[in-house]
Amino acid sequence: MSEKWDEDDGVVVETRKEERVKRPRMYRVLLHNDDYTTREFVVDVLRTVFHHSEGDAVRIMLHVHYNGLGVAGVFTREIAETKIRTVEQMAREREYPLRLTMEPEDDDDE
Ligand code: TYC
Repeated sequence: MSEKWDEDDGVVVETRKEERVKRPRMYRVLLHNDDYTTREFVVDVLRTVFHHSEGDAVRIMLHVHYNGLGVAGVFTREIAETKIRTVEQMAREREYPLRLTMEPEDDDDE
């Protein structure tokens, strides 16, 4: 490596505060109720894919069962997408119509 290169490595340092402390946008993964997916399967998914305890998994499943919708977890976009795909695959294998969606946690202007 030449001396010239050592003196100026071409790296531009970003010093603006907003850039340095910026966190990734987080997304809620929403679980939707249906009449065919078993309660047991939903609890299993909440435990194995979303890493909830048995008690929390049962509470979330029942919340979705009675309210139609509930939050399975909050993740970065790619993790949320991967979890949804994993659960869709598990549900498809058992021919369950279980549906999951995701939505940004914060408004666009935050
Ligand atoms: N409603 C389903 C049943 O009674 C259970 C269920 C709960 C299904 C949550 C989907 O996201 C769901 N078997």
